[in-house]
Formats: sequence, structure tokens, C-alpha cells
Amino acid sequence: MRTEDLKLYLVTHRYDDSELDFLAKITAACENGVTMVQLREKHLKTRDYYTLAQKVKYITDQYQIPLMIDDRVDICLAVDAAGVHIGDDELPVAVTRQLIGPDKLLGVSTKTLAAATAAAAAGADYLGVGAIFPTPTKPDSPVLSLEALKNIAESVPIPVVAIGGVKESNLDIFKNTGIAGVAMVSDIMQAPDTAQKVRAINAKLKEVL
Ligand code: TZP
Repeated sequence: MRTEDLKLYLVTHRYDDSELDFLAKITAACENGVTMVQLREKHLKTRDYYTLAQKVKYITDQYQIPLMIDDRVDICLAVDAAGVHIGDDELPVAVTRQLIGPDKLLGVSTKTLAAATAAAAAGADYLGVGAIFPTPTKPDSPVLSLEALKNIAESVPIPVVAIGGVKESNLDIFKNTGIAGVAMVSDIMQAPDTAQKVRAINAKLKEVL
């Protein structure tokens, strides 16, 4: 994979937005510098997830930004997304790799060095590591130390993205951690001005990564 695609990774969440506003936010984010998008839907029925994924793929394609699908191999294949992102509760990494084949991207959420090493060996292309801060977006996610993040990033042979409570205002802590990028949900999806927020994050990232 292109490691630079991980630099500013938008993970979506639809708050109280209409579908139109949700898609407009993703469009503004793509237009202003996110480098990868993950469609993350936990409660949609399969047909609705598929239909929404088609619409988001249409947007990301305009900007040649890879689209990842959270959890669902079938949706990833059905819309020909760039890949799928899985966590602990999904199919095992090696099984997911077998299902999607060698060409799709496979992202895996991990919290420990042992899990990170195993995921890399089983065919993951990149790792999402966190939570870095407590976050209302995923309140049950345990918080990792910055040392643990650094240790994973320096020890595994694939790129690492930091996730969980990451915001424009706390990016400085990632200096010299060895991560390839940051993944954000709320700081982008809840920003009053998506375009301005993404530009500001990117300006800050230039100093940090
Ligand atoms: N995985 C670990 S923390 C998290 C996910 C999906 C949520 C991140 O959301 P936010 O709003 O950027 O803290």
C-alpha cells in the first residue's frame, strides 16, 4: 500500500446529519486533504450499508482517495472498495485476507504488540492502534500509552495509524512516534466547517509527521 495514504485518515460517523449533509462533509473532507476514508457503520442493514457505500465510493473516486469499509468484506467486494478494516470481533485476519484476495487493502485494529505482530504476519497492510485518548466515539476502548504506540509502530513491519481521541489540538504528541498517520472521527465529522478543519489538521501534520 501507499503509506502516504494513511497520513490523514477520516473514519466516518453519521451524527444527526441528513444523508445529504453526511455526504457533503465527506466531499469537503476529500476536497481539502484527507488521504483515506473509512465508512464505519455499525447499525445499518446490509442493503442500506451497500447503498451508502456506493454513494461514498462515488465521492472518494472523484478524488482518487482509497475507500475502506469497516467490518464488512461483502460490502467491500460489492462496491469494489479499496479494502476492509476489521477489529477483534470480526473474522480472523488470515481468513479475511483469503476472502478479499491479495489486491485489496486490509486494515486491522490492534491494542497490543502481540496482536499487532500477529496481524502483520497474517496479512494486514496497516494497523489502527488506539485509543490514544478516551473518546466518546468508542467509550469502551481502553487507552494506550504513547510508549505502547511507539513500541508497536517501531516493531511491526507495516505502517501504523493512531486513533482514538486524536484531534487537531493534540497532534504534537505524535512527533517521533514513528506512526504513518492519524485517524479521526469526531474532530472532522463534528467540525462546524469541515473544509477549514481538514486544512488546519493538514497544516499541523506537516510539522508533526
Ligand atoms: N477505534 C479506536 S478509538 C475509535 C475507533 C474507531 C474512535 C475514534 O473516534 P474519535 O472521535 O476520533 O475519537
